Amino acid sequence: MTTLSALNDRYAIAGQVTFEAEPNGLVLAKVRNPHASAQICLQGAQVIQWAPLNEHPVIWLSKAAKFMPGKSVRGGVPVCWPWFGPHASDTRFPAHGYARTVEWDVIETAALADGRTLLVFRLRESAPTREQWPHDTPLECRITVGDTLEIELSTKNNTDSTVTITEALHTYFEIGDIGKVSIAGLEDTEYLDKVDGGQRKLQHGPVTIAGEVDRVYLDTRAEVFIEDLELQRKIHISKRGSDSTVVWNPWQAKADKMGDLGEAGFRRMVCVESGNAAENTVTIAPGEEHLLWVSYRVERD
Ligand code: TA6
Repeated sequence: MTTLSALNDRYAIAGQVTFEAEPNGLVLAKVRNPHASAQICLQGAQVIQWAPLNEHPVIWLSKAAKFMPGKSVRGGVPVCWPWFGPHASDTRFPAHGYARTVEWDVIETAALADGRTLLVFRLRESAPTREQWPHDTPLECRITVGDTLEIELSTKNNTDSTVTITEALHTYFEIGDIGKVSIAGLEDTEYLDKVDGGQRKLQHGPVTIAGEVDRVYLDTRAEVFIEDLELQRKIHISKRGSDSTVVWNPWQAKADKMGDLGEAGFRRMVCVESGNAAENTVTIAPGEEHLLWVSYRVERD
């Protein structure tokens, strides 16, 4: 267990990276550089804040988020791994896997020559994680903070047989108002509609949201754009190593039941998640590595 002072001694970067403890004991990495500011919770290696310099925050964090050990913080970029959605067979295990609810260790920080900041985390395995996932498949997350935000999730298969995972970077984006947003890039793409019994449907035109939306778009490697009329900006979402894109907004009724989305929080967020879900499973051969990478960028009108 690394103490806060040991963490800062080894990985803090003067004027750029410090580590601070939250009241409930969670530790945050606080990043500031000439391009942007960000905060990353060591539990889950979860980005909970990112704003390019002079830009409105791009990653949304619920005003009612609970920073509790063992519970994913509502908002930011939760890492869903080594499964997406409910566990295939054991209801004891958490939805979206355990990666977002356990401690990760810092293994590297660096001030890059171009002014951006790199932070690398490794999931800390334990008896509870091995009970849920008895495979030697180290998980690392590389986060590069600049006027773009890059996140790369690396799964290495150190076993002598293939392993199969599903996963996602479950990103909550901050928007001006859910009624004034459209999502482009998924046109003519098949999706599973989880609000309509998981039925297979085809996307016609851009995605707009006027009620609960929970869709897994399949076999798509497309760049996606959130066009935000209220904030007069476009968020570009690029990805590699991902065949699925999930679009989710709980709308009012489900948001009220969740209890940590905050008053009308559902109107200020939309999840566009890059991953490999449903039938888009990832099979990793012995000794191989699978990378899931995203890059987020803001374009102003
Ligand atoms: O990605 C969409 C989704 O699977 C929704 O069905 C909803 O459950 C959401 O994730 C949030 O899940 P969470 O476990 O974070 O409350």
